Amino acid sequence: MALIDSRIDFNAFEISLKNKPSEMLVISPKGTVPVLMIGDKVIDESIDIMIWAYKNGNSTQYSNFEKKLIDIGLELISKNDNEFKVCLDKYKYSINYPSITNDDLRNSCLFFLDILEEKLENTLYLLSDRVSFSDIAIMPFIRQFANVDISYFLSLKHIKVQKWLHELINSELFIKAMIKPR
Ligand SMILES: N[C@@H](CCC(=O)N[C@@H](CS)C(=O)NCC(=O)O)C(=O)O
Repeated sequence: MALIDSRIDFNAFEISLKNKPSEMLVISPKGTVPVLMIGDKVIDESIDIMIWAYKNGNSTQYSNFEKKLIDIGLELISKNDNEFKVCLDKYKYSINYPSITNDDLRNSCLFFLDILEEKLENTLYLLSDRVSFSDIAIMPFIRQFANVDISYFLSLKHIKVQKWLHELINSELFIKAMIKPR
């Protein structure tokens, strides 16, 4: 989404994680996706790919943000990656945690939805009224959370998060990004 949003032309290759191609492992031995290669340069962390895209592409959103907003955005992403994702993975793979109830697993994720709901109190998106790198980085994980049990997600009091996710899922940017590479 960040590459498309920054109007960077790129070729995408779908990777089977069960059968990673040697071409990928040669350039990035850690074997995770996504990996971006630009000439000889390899970037293999999604947040670094996003930052590279916004700094090198044609989107002005990243450079237009004041430093304060960029820092707030990066802090939110770090909470998502380091705290929310841990709870989300347990909720998604609850079968591996038979001693914890499903209610407890999903309740432990709600702290992050509370934070997002508060962020969306005065703006349409997380940092401002425009979609930003923060929305793009966090939205796939909230979508995963929602999809575990959509009726539970829609029953939550987090009305603004629900609307935010709906807007992003139906955005041109997300629809474009979801087109499978050939
Ligand atoms: N922190 C990394 C995490 C990447 C990651 O773990 N990706 C998963 C797929 S969502 C993966 O490639 N896993 C490797 C595997 O399952 O073998 C990033 O954001 O780029």
